[in-house]
Amino acid sequence: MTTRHIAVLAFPFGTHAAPLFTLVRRLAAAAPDLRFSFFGTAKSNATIFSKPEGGRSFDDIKSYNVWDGLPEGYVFSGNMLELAEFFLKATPDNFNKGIAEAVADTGARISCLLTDAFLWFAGDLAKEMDIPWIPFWTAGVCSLSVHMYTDVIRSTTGMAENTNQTLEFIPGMSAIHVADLPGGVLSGNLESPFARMLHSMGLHLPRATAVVINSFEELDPTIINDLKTKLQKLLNVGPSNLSLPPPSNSDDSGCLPWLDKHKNASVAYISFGTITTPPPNELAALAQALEASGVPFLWSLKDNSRHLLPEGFLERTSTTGKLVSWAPQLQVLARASVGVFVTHCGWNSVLESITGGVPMICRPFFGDQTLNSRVVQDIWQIGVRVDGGVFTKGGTINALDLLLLNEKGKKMRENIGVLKGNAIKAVGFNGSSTENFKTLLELVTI
Ligand code: U2F
Repeated sequence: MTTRHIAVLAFPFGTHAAPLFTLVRRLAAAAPDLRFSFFGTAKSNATIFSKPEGGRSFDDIKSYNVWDGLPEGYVFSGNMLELAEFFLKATPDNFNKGIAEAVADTGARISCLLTDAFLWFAGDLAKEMDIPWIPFWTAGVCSLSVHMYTDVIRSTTGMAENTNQTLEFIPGMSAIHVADLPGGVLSGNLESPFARMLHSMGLHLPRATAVVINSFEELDPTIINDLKTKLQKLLNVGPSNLSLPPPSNSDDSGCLPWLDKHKNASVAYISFGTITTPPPNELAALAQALEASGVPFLWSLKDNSRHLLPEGFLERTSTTGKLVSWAPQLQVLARASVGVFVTHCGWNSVLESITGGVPMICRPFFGDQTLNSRVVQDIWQIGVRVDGGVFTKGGTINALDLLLLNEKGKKMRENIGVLKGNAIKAVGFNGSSTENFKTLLELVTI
């Protein structure tokens, strides 16, 4: 039998490559005969492949570094988008080179392209190679729907940025406002490389053999059923953190024992993902709210932002709070003492909050985050957006009170409990995500 050699093309920024790698690890575990070549930049691959899985190396998954597109002597300006745009300019040539190297290395032709959905040009590569293209969308279905309907949104709204207009003309999206849309759909620079990439992606996804998504069918049935009519296959295979937890998430800072000293549902966990830090005035307002409310908190804040906290804040809150530069978030959100998650609403954080059963205070920044926060607040009713969209001392204290002390917070906890139950069922025996994963496995092994 010829070896099934799957080329995996990652988008090496934010939390994109990690969930794709998780999907590959699941496939590799389910079908040991498959061989995977995983393409990312040196920096991204170093992070992804640095965590051994219980001492097991990834023999059947080999990493290949592709060029990051940065010009000679480039100095990072602090703008992540700039890095992504240089990278996009280097595609697809950098991936083509990597694929040629992997084929020469292994002597096995590529039998399938499994890629981040952003990398829509993989549809053309797959066509040339006459093999399946399976894109993986790392966010939720609501944002996927927005990118599939971008032309419809542009023509129906006449490009008018009437921020309160809702998207009732798209199935399942009537609660979404124009103001929730990611930049580059109606507002901002529609011709930026990023905006053009997302637009092209929406146009090309219907060509894919199947689109895979880290979500579960019971979460957004109307949107999913609609997208199923537009795509050849839409396979919700998540939440992946329930099927296969990340390789290693050590608790060097002792977050978990610290949390276990607190009462049930009493602690605020705060994190804004891997890319974002709120502006200094908002960090200060959030800190003031934590201090004034006396709510115990665990805050994951990058070291280079610590100096932005109010003077003396850490000393004054040393008995109620804990500040770390990285927390084992998945385990943190599963701890009984965590009562609220103050989050930017990155998709992985939202899913981890659902599977941990923790309601959210949302402060979205860019991309899909505002859409996610709208769904969290108005559709699933498992959280609130901060008043006025930005952290103020008063608005944050009110939100903490609402979620930790108020009946409405209790109701949100119940609502999220129902979603958590559905998520567990989805990845269980005969569950929807389990069945979709089996379909995916068939598609990559034929
Ligand atoms: C981009 O997302 P981000 O990386 O900003 O945020 P998330 O999707 O929420 O993922 C953050 C991950 O990092 C982990 C956490 C999540 O799995 O558990 N983490 C942690 O373990 N410890 C910490 O102290 C802090 C974080 C983008 F910005 C979003 O808009 C997209 O939705 C997302 C997916 O496409 O990618």
